[in-house]
Amino acid sequence: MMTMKKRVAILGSTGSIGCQALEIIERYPNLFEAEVLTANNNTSLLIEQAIKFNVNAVVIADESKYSIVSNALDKYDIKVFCGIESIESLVCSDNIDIVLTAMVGFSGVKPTLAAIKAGKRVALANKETLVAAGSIVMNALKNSSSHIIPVDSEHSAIFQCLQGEYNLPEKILLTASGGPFLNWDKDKIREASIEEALNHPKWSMGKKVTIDSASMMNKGLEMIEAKWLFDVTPSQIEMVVHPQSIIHSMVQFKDGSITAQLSNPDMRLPIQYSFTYPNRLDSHIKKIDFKTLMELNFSKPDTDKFPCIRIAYEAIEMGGNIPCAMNAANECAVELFLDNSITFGEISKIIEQTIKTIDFVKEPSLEEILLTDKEARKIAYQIITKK
Ligand code: MN3
Repeated sequence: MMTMKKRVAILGSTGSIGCQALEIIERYPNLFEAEVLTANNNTSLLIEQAIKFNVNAVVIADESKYSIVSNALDKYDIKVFCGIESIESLVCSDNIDIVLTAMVGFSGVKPTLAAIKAGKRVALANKETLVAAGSIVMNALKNSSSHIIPVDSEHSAIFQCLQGEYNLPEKILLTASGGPFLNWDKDKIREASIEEALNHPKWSMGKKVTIDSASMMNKGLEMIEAKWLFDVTPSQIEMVVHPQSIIHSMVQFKDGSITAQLSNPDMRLPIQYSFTYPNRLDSHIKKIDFKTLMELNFSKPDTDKFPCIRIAYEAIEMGGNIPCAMNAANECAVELFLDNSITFGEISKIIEQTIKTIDFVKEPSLEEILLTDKEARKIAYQIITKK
């Protein structure tokens, strides 16, 4: 068992994943310690968490909010920093063992790369990093003692299915709950309201990933995430709609055997596993009772109703900087939808048009990825204003 306390940096501590990670640290104070917390702009919760967990340092990414946090933590022995660069340098410090990347979106790329270069365990909850910069991240891993433990429930499931396995997977069966619009018709989905899109039937998550789940772009992002994490081709990844979210994904081998990971849907399980791996600890989540489990259903995703799935397969097929552009356009489109500036149906249209417009780069460097992200956002906003 683990003897030394593992010191954790939680990037995005005020979000849904970050808060649940702190619950785990609170439950196992002899095993884990919150060392660094970072937040984008939620100052009040960051301050509260910093004091409660008596952390070493916090970072508020929004520099205009630095004084609010530093004043509030003035009488405590807690260092306060601001800006993205501070996150990058803090994750590299010697007193960090695990870096949980639970921030939203493309902002995860640089801190994740910094943590990899510093040889940390990366508990990866930020899928956008692999979507935008997959080849760069995987190359950085090859030259480092760092390792990634996936936190996304599907990827944690696949990772768990592959433990102790000597054979390569023939196919990955990536499960999808189908989101709130699974049984809606196409025209109704296009006009869906913000409230309807945020009403996820199975998972309680942050706004960005909840909207991605409604459009099923989340599954597209996860397909690309799986491609990089498990070194498979997109054609080896099959999406399976499974509304109960009990099976969190499966792996098929060439003899036809399929292994699966099951549990009640609760993100605290994959978060905890990413901390304790290769060990398992009591998780206090409700365990499955097969005597009362009613039924498990499966179906094929409808790419006509959910064009984002098709767009994601096309983007990874094109490769280069296109998945990065797709991700950037999606982040913009989700923001605009949540801002009431576009309809739900326009999300996929903006993404598709952005991909068509962006200059193609076959083997992008990190600089070219950063540039593509900027450029794609510009294009996406131009599409809206021209409308
Ligand atoms: Mn997921």
